[in-house]
Amino acid sequence: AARHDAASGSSRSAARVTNSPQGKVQEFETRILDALHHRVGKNERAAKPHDWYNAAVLALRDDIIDKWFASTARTHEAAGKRVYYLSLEFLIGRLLRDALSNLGCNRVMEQALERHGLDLARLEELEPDAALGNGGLGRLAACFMESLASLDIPAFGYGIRYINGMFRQRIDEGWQVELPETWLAHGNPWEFERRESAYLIGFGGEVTSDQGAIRWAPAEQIEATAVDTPVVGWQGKRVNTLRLWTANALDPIQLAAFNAGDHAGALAGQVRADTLVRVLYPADSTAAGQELRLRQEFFFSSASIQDIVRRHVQYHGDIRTLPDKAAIQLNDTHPSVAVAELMRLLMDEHHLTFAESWDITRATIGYTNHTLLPEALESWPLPLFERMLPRHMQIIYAINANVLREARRAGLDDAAIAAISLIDEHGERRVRMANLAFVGAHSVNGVAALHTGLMKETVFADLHKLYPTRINNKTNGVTPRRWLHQSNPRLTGLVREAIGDGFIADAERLSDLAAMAGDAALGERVDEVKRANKVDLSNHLRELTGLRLDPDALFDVQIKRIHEYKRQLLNLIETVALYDQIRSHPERDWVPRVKIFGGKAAPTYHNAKLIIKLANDIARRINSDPSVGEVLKVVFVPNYNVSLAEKIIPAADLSEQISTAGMEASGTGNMKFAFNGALTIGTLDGANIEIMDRVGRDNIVIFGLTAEEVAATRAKGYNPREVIESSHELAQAVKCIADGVFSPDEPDRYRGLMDALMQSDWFMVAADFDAYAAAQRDVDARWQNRAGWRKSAIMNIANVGWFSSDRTISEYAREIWGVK
Ligand code: T68
Repeated sequence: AARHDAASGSSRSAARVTNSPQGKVQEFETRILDALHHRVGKNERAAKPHDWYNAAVLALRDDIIDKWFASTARTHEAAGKRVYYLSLEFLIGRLLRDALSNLGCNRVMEQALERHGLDLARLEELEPDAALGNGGLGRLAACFMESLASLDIPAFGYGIRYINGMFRQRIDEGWQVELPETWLAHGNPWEFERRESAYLIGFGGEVTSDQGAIRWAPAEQIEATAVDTPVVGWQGKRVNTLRLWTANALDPIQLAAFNAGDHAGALAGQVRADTLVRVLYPADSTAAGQELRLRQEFFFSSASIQDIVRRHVQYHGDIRTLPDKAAIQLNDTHPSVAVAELMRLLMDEHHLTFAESWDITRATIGYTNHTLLPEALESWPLPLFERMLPRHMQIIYAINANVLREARRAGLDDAAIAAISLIDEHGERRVRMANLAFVGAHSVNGVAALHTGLMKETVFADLHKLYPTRINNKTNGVTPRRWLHQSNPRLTGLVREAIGDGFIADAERLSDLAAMAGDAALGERVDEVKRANKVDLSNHLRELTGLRLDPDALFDVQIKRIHEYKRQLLNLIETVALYDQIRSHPERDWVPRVKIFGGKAAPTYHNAKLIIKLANDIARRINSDPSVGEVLKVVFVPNYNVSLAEKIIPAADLSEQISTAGMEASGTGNMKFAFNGALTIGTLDGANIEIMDRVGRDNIVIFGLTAEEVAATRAKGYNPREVIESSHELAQAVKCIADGVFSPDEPDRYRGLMDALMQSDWFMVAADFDAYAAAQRDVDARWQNRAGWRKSAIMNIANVGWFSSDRTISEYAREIWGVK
């Protein structure tokens, strides 16, 4: 039967659905050609690879759209509760392989394309990496979206459709250079603009009150329009929506001005709207602080809340039942203003009282915290906030009065009350977004057990006293579909042979492997898989960097944002120390290592950029030194992103998770590596602790100060100079770097960086150095025991199923959202 294609109006009558494998291939081929001809507008002769990529996506998309409609219809029928995940970042990466694999169409697509001499893997590489996020927080949102769909939970993700996502990193003579990433340059076949779902977003202006009726008359209004991307769950069970907002001026061109010759002025409104959605702020660990950032936050929060409220009223009539039908989760404080926006709609538009509105708001909203770093906690200067959002400022004052009264009644002292207040009164008055999110939510969660404990003891200590049951833990997870099944087909095949394929939908079934961990034959096959992945990665890195790598060496990987707390510097200094040792003792039986680094630095983060330069300087020197030969190589992989992670992680032997204890809220890369059979070398920080608890102390390499010891060491007065001088290896390495051994063209390049290490060393690099170096030699010893290493690798794979985001989402669903 002909099916109508809602997206383009073309019909698929040409494609008869048959169930034989060859029939399916035939059907796909027909659909691809149909899409190529009628939607891309090319014939086979004229088509470029990019046209074929588009045609393949469009052909597959038809299936997805049908399932999308069916999912929406089911949700309406059930009239159940929906989840709304508000996040300023969704680091989704490429979608073609994800969709193909979750729909089980990989093989069919491959064969259909083969008939035209095309290689699916090549076409997949043409898809731009959708990098609408900085790092862990944005990638977590993407994993959550996939798990929500796979678990058949009706959900919307809400965010911003940035025209330029995360910048592209180029390495010029070792230095990071930022270039705009134009991911939409060739169009985006995955998205659908919904002109009918548009909302007015106001800024500035005045609030007036007329016999109790409050009226906000914004000085400026911008239209938010929805752009939807389908999110396909495992086996196509459900297709949910990622709804990203784009901005338009109400009056895109002011004709009178244009005709009068003021061409720029006539377009100024549209420019102002475009500016809102132009770029993702590229800082992953500091609050941005610019007015534009607050505008972005309000723009997307307001559009999302208006959309949620409209949908609720349309389907359920009474706004007072919102908490029964909607669970809104705030991904960090970036959407905190949603608390005030929901209150505004309930009071000013739906005419509920403050008390009713406050109950509804808190029952609906949950808040997830991702960091304790003080510089990342958002707060806005009160005058700015008041000027941009005068009505919201009034509401925040009203909320604050309410909360502080409660605090008084509970007997909290002045210091506690000052800490709880939504307004920071120290110096310039500021609105505290974390406090707003905390009081406006019924649930406040951390992302790993240690982090949640520290939330209670530090930043939220006083709020926790007032609301002692609100803070809870939801340890992060990652989707096993993208991070094992799709990115590591070799290992997936092997595991499937060993225990069947139930682990793809239920990662905890990986535990069936534990009983076979000692099986020598299995160990050898795991090793062969790893080696094949390393060969692939070596080839790829050779294309990228020109460097030849030995796939029999130990691949030691640290890929993540560059930040002092993540301590790439610890790894680099140890690399220098190892280099020294190898040259001093060439006769020893050194384990050949490839040290792989990758990551972006925030453009204004001076030390992070210097660390990238140092990695490149060290790499250049070591890689060209014949005296270390194949024993040590160092690579800095440019432009680290999701797609590169998918290639690197399956090829890693060792996963570096070496943050200063207490500083990495959770980490999620740590989980991805373990799923792929890498051993972790790490501190007792974030989710590393929980990984250790599950894989066992023998199958992970732990070193360094605990979070408590870090705090105690700082408290009693830490003297890094003493520590450095007492460690010969460390002192040598620091001196080499400081004296310009790796920067002969500018001998003082790293003098300041090394002086800071000597003088303050906030991140405790020196304090942990000896323990780290010893742990690395322990890694060498373990590596030399091949059977032992393989067994540990299997024990990692077998025991990390719990870190599936399916488990995390099930906990959110049950304990926070109240959805099935
Ligand atoms: C990360 N946070 C945590 N922040 O650092 C990481 N910040 O430990 C955790 O695993 C992950 O969140 C998921 O919970 C971030 O990635 C940001 O990207 C960010 C962005 C803007 C402003 C502040």
